[in-house]
Amino acid sequence: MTSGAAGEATMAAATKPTEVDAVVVGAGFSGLYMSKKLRDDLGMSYRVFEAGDDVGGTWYWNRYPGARCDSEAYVYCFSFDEDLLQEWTWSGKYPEQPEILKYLQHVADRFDLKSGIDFNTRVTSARYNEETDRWDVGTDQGEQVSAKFLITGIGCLSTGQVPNIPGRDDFQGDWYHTGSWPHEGVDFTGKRVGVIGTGSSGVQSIPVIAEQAEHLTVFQRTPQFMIPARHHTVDEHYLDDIKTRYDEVWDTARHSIAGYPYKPMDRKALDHTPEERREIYEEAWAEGGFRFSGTSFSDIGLDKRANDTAAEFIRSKIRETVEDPETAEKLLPRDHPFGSKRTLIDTNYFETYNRDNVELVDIRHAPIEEIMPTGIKTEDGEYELDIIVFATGFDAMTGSFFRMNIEGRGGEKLQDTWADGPKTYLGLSVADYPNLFMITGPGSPSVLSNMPVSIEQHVEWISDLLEYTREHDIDLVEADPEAQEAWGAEVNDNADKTFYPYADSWYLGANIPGKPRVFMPYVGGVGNYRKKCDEVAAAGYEGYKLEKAGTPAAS
Ligand code: NA7
Repeated sequence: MTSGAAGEATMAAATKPTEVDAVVVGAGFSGLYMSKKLRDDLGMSYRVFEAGDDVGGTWYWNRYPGARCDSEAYVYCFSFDEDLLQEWTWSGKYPEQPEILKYLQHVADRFDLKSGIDFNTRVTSARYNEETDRWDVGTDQGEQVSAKFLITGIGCLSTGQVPNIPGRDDFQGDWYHTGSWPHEGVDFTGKRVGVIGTGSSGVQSIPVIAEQAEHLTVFQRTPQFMIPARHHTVDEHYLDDIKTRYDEVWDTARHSIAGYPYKPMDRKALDHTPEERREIYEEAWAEGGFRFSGTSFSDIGLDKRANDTAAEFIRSKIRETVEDPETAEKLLPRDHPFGSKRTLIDTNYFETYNRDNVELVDIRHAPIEEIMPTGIKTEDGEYELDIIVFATGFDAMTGSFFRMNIEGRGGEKLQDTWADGPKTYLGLSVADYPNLFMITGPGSPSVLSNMPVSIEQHVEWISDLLEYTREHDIDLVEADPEAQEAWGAEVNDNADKTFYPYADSWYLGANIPGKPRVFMPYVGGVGNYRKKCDEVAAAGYEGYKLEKAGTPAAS
């Protein structure tokens, strides 16, 4: 951030109230909709703090080449306003980062939300004050704001992870992390580039970088399962048709497993002959994207033998695509079930390894030893590089909470409360942290779902609860420890029925050295989750202690 920007932030802040009903952190999908609700439906005073100099959240920061959403565009947006839905037209099947950013800027302008946001301002502390029963929120601009409610819309993947490889800081070339990419872009022309990491960010950026760079070396720790995106320009008639049946589309998405309007196929892989299976997989492969799992077989995620058939089909596609058998062999995912790490959606990823200027280095078997001033040294070779791209992911789901230094009752730090992994009630609240609400927090479907669908559900549920507190003269909303414990068990039980625990993934915190291995999102489906949240609300917010400030618990 420039000092100019900091100055602007401070000046804007000076005219705003320091005592408000709610502080919202973040101005991505979550913060935008939450602030609209607070202003338009609840008539509450609020401040929104956003570290970037514009709206967009994830889509503000992740500007790496090829950055694109894996959800189909027509459902990767807000559904709360019919006119907004009808007037916006997406250009392709999957929206690219600049287009999503443009959409969110449009939303902010259309509903006049920007004036309520303090940009270039990061929340650096949030302490629950037991004397005032309010949150004392501090920012990196030196401001202190007191709020009754603290609502986080900080995303699940916003604290980048740059591994502390020996020699990293002595590298003489340039290095970048995909999650905080320079706004002016990076020119790879004539450069020897190394990309570390083959998750979504690596897999999207590698084919684009390969086209520009003189030479590209990909350092791969875990080979991944991928489905081709089949990105194409969406035919106008298709989108026009969707627009006539948006009610049905959203209704299906909201009650589905993952927040998409796809009707699951009720057929089992193991009930079919290998030839029939192959034909069905081919059809699903031709369609591409996340539909592959939904439209092929219903037992892939539940029965290992069924899962093996999908895994072997995908491996056969990799072998067919990659010309050099040795490279193809290195790219075959074998150490985890299909779908147990985030399924990746690619465009020309495996084809990229047929280029003369691209080399794959397997760092699972010959790990990186150090970053030299001139490149990367692994156990069995040295690679001279001008640029290193860290596509090494994020301290997912909890990292951004810890960065805010949140303290609950008794001055307890959230880091300590969550030392053995995040504990939440419904992924929305934490016992001993009254009036704190987390939009898509750990313990909710969040990253296992189409995010806008989950975000809207959370924002609307929180808004209803705030309205309820007003109607019932309630000041404090706090998760009951027993309800929280029960919800934690529910989250774990659901995860244990799946293959997720069988892979080292960021869902489990396995990508961060020392992070407790706990499966963080709720895997029971957005439809079931919504039902549970609605039941909690209908029962007078069961599982919460609701109190008038300074009085004993009312229910
Ligand atoms: P991911 O999915 O966490 O991928 C990170 C990649 O970086 C993955 O291939 C990791 O290998 C690799 N990695 C991480 N740390 C290291 C170290 N220390 N050394 C070598 N390789 C490493 O992050 P993305 O940004 O690609 O995607 C994040 C999410 O954004 C994505 O899932 C979507 O939801 C959108 P590993 O697999 O851990 O062996």
